[in-house]
Amino acid sequence: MKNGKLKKLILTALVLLLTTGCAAVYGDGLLSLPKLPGEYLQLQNRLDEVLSSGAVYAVAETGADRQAVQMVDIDGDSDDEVIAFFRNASGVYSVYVFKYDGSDYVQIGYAEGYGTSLHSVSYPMLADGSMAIALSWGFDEATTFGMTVFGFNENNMYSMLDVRYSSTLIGDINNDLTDELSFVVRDSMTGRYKANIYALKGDMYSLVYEAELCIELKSVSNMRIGTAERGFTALFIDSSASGGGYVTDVVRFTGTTAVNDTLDSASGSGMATWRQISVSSADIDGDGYVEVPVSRHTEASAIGGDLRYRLSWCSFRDGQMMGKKAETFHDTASGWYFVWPDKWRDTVMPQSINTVYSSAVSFYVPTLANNQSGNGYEEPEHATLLTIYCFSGDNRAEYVQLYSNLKILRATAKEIYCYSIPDGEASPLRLTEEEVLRSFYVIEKNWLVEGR
Ligand SMILES: [Ca+2]
Ligand SMILES: [Ca+2]
Ligand SMILES: [Ca+2]
Repeated sequence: MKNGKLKKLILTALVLLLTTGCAAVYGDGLLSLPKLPGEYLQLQNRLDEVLSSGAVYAVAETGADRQAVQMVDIDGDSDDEVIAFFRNASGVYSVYVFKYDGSDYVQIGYAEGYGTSLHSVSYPMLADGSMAIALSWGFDEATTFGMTVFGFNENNMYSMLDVRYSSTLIGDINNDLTDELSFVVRDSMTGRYKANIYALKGDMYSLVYEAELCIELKSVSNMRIGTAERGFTALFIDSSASGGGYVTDVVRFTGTTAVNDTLDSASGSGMATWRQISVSSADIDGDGYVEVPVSRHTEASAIGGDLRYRLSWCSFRDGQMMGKKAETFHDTASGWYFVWPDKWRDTVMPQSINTVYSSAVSFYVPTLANNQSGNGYEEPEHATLLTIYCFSGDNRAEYVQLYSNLKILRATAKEIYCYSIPDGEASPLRLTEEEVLRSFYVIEKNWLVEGR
């Protein structure tokens, strides 16, 4: 282990201990330490000076970097600086940055914040391998945040950008190893949302792209940077829609402008991307391009079945659907999806079957009798091609045993997924076990809207 790594490990452990406010209680891992390293004591002195003014440690509400004391190589010299967050008696947030100069920790930055909470902390990459510090502030109104981005000069931290926003994503949109800052902001006059993208210009961030977002946007649920059709980088903004359901804005960067590919420019609508269920844009077929999930049927069809869970994964241009890459059946409640086999087309119908033991979906071919009854789905065993089961809860393993002929698809920390292929007449629509296994996926949870 390199010295630097060891130092970082020890310091991280000590800083953790320090910020939990129980310095007298030593964890097992620290008992073997003969004494506290001098470097740590020097850091503790700096932090104690701040604490003695009546300030307390502050932790961020959300994001990957929440700790009150964080160690990050801000200036890119391979040694971590110490970034410490506090809140004083009157509720004002402050950040101190200390750098080890070889003999002691010296303060190289200080700034005060605003807002009622420290919402998140992130570190945008700057041009030369150094980093800025982006502090996000919460307000009483939970849908608006403020962000101050700090850089460093010889004397102190300075503000590179200060904005209000609804949702943000920090990431590199042009592969120059410098992060751009993308914000979804609401116009307080019109109520419309737009995307504002800031890029580093000299030692400040400047607004470089603006794009109107769809009129249906109610609240952003996920933002990601991905590759859109024809290789352009784009911002994929998935949102809940004002009339219910979900929509996506795909803001594509051409190098000189930002174009919203999903927006109908005449009406401002993004309804071409609408789906009833909460599923985010993704590279569904693994070809490197991100697709947008769209409801294949805008309403539950008169012929029955759970068609709202059927999605087409598409690319867009000029507000029009351009190409379909894949179709899926998404059971978001049970956390799985199934790539819809091409040969099933619209011949096969999905039907949810929930019992006390499991939530299941059967894929079946409606028979003439079903259609004529007018009641939709009856006697599924006659034409069922496949049933996928989700068992959850503490007794899930026992519940699986209650069924015969089930095969395990996947077991996660909380669910067991199984399937059955009922015996039946030979049909070209039937799937092999290999096809079932290849088409089944557990939905990956993505909790972080804001990230590094
Ligand atoms: Ca450094
Ligand atoms: Ca960049
Ligand atoms: Ca793809």
